[in-house]
Amino acid sequence: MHYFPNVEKIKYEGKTTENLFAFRHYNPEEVIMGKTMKEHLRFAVAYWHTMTQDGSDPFGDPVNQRTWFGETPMDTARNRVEAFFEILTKLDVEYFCFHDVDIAPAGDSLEEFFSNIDEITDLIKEKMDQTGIKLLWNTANMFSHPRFVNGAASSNNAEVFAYSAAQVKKGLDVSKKLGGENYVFWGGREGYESLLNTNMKFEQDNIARLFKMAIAYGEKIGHKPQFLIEPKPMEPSKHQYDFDAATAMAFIQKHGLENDFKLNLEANHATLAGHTFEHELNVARDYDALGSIDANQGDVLLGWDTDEFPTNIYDTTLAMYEILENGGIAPGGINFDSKVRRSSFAMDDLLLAHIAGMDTFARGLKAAAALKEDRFFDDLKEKRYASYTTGIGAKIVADEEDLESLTTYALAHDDITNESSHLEVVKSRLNDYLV
Ligand code: XLS
Ligand code: NI
Ligand code: NI
Repeated sequence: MHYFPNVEKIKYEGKTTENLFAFRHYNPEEVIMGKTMKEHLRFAVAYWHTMTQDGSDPFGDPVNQRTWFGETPMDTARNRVEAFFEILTKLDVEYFCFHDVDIAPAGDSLEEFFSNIDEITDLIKEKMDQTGIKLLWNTANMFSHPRFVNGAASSNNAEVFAYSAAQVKKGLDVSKKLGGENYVFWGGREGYESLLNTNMKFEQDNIARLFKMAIAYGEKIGHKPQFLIEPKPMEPSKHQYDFDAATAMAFIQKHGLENDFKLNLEANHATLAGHTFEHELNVARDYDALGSIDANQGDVLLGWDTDEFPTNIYDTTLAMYEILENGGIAPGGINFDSKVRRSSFAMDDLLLAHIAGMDTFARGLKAAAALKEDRFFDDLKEKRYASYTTGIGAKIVADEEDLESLTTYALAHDDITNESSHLEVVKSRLNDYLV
């Protein structure tokens, strides 16, 4: 434990504390609606943003000050494991997530990459056994390397499909080794640059083929993580097939994958798709497919995936409300797919940013629980749809009516009145729960 020598394990100290390295709202053992905050929130730290992201942007060089660089890429990879588990332990976070390329250097061949992964995951496993920290999910990065220029499973090049399959197999072997609870597919390059040269159906059928191979292999090795698709509309591809929750559900159902696949929904991907995060969660919930979430937020003034740490309590409240309505998020969790801003380049910012995100979700949880206990939305919606509880409405939802019977009814009742929604009052009262 030497990467953050001046920081102790972060504790809950309440709103009035002056200590930056303390939770002001996240109190892991506090019970809310019958479960501890820790059980509700199931936080996870993302390896890529925390350990490998260097602060560079299209206009600027790396800026992050990090003390884990060693003499060789493998030394650095080993140091990162040490530092990562120090971060998890100090933050009191129980879960983590990674891509294969985050944890181990690619080396000069696929064989070397796999053997690097074996060595590093041995180390990770040791740390997991010592600390009790668990793997929420892992995934294969099938979008960064030039070989994926035209996609992975959706590539026009069958060699790339085969290579991707090998990465997924390794990912599942690692998932079994580390007891991964979920396994994620995010199709960064699974889409197209131009429809002019693209066979959409062929490409999507191939993605489904790879997913079915993954299900079959999981069954074969006796390890069945919850498979998750992470929708995102664009970036890096111009158009990505898993555009949003509804599109991903259509794909899942078309290919008969609903018994093995759910969704991993990310806040910033929702806004990129032109939706609120709660919309995406609500869609998934309606399909019983809300698997896990990638917590972050976009910038309303920027149109891309900025992956900022979530600090907006309005959004976390509505997200936590969906999670409560879902009966919880397990076996998924709340993974901080979030990165520190370029100007937050110090090592300590890695801890401070997570504390900010955890506190914001804790506040969201408390507000959402209060909204639920007060039946704030329940009463509102009950009243709004009351016309379906008696009379003709009750008969419609009991499927007792048809076009002819309703025509007879409408002819006799064509003097219709509607009630105002008073939506401004609703929004103003909702504010009472946020502060
Ligand atoms: C990128 C995605 C990615 C996935 C995992 O936008 O959010 O980080 O979560 O591949
Ligand atoms: Ni993500
Ligand atoms: Ni993202």
